[in-house]
Amino acid sequence: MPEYNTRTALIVVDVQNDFAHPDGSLYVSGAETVIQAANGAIADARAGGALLVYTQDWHPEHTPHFVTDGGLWPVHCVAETWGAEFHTDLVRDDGPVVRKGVDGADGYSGFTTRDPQTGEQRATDLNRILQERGVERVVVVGLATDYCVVETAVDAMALGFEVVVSTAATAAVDLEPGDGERALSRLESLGAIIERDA
Ligand code: VGL
Ligand code: ZN
Repeated sequence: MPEYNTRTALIVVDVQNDFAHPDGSLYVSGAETVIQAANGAIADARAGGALLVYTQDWHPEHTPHFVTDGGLWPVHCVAETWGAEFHTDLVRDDGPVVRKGVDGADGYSGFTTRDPQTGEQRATDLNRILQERGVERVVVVGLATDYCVVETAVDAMALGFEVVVSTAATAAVDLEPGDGERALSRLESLGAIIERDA
């Protein structure tokens, strides 16, 4: 179990109905277990005085992210719809929520978005929130290992945070078998601490 203290933030990535509920449009298999493990991490983080931050994938109805507009993914996490809401089993908190994909921006990381037309990268509020609280270390959990979790963790490392990923509290889309494992290996080679299931 990762240690939690006031210099640590727990980033709970995209535990939303479309990824986490079996009726969701991009349901990630194993999400129930992820929610339980994430709730355990949330309790530990609270006990240790760590900051909790939740991210949400938050798309407009039309975006080049969706297969209906030439992209890769089924329509998911459209702003203000059921699919974009947090799964009701996830323990919520009054900690900040960072939304990404707003205005049709693409990209997977909780730290940056990317204009699909110009490719221009823009920072979300996440880094500022962490800096304001003096955070030096982040634990990343949630969905999905091979997209939003890995990209959030890579950006966190590039920004100088120590990064821990707890595999019990993540699950992969695995469009190609092994994508999740490859994402974890990539993180490990970049210096992240990967806590494997006990
Ligand atoms: C995600 C695919 C598309 C994620 C978001 O949260 O990992 N994956 N949009
Ligand atoms: Zn998305």
